[in-house]
Amino acid sequence: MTTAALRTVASPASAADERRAYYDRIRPLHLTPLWESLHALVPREPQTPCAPALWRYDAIRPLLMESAELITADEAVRRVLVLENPAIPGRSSITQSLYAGLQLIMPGEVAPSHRHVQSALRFIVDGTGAYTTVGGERTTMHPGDFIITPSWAWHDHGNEGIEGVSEPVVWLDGLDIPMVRFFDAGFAENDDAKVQHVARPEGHSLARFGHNMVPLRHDHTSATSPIFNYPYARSREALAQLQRQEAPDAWLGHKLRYINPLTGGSPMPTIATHLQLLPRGFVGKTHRATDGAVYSVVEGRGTAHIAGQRFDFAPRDTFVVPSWAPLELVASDEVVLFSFSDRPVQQAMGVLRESFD
Ligand code: GTQ
Repeated sequence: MTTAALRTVASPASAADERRAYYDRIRPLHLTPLWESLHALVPREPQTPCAPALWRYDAIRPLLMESAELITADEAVRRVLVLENPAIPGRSSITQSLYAGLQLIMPGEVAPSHRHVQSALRFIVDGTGAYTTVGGERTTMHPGDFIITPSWAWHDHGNEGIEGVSEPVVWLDGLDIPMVRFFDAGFAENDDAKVQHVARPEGHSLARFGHNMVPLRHDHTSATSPIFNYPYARSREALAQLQRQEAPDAWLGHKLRYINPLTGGSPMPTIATHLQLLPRGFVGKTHRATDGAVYSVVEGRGTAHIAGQRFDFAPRDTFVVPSWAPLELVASDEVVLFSFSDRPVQQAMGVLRESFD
């Protein structure tokens, strides 16, 4: 009898034993049978290990302030509490592709100049009077400002206060750390100087690129927007006018995406950013997308229903909506939300999917 004929008469139990024995024999050669994992490798739809979650700022702020007693910004280099997705602890990730953290800088402190391949966004959550210097230009932080540190740009942060105000400043850091780790493409270095030499006046980038006009001759070639501070006052005004002039989208309310004025694409090559207004009493329809997103609540109270779980949010809270999780947004007050995701990368790969029920 041939081996094939023998197998057809073998009992299911012995067939399983035979397979296991075979897997044991191929393992030392670093081989593994695809047919055992195909369903997980190529799922019918996204099967994220990430959970929806919300971080209440009221609970975190005292702990952040306590961290300032433990370590200086200088010693820490970056004094940040990382927001870890509760379902994937130990990976410093809020989604599979994104990192988020709350960074604190006290009056008089400096977070020393360094640069790295990872791109960063700063969304200012609490306090005024800190600054960041990016590639020789300084910008003052105000709550709601969306600030970018492009890949490989020198950056230092400080808090010198402004107009007599001297207070702790906290911002939400959003970085593509997990993506860069995935590609094993990370480089970093410290600057010789703790604080960068400021080479251009404050507001220079915004004057050149931030008024729906760009200089005829410029040498900006980077994949990141030439604007590195998108001030809240302006974005908020756009939403206020839209709210007066048109009905909200049934799913998103009034939602605008930030753009790179040179391309119309996202301001950062790896991260898309949005600002969204939900009118008071808004009850959004359910939608989902393959780009898991991180939300920072700027104004108002409301509720996010994420994959069947209810999260009541208040200003300065952060919440995460995992990939393909159904999301429904409800506004008790007039609500403003900032959000970011890995959308540009999924678009470049041609894999972004969205559904609006
Ligand atoms: O400000 O440069 O939250 O390098 C994580 C890594 C912030 C920063 C983070 C960083 C920074």
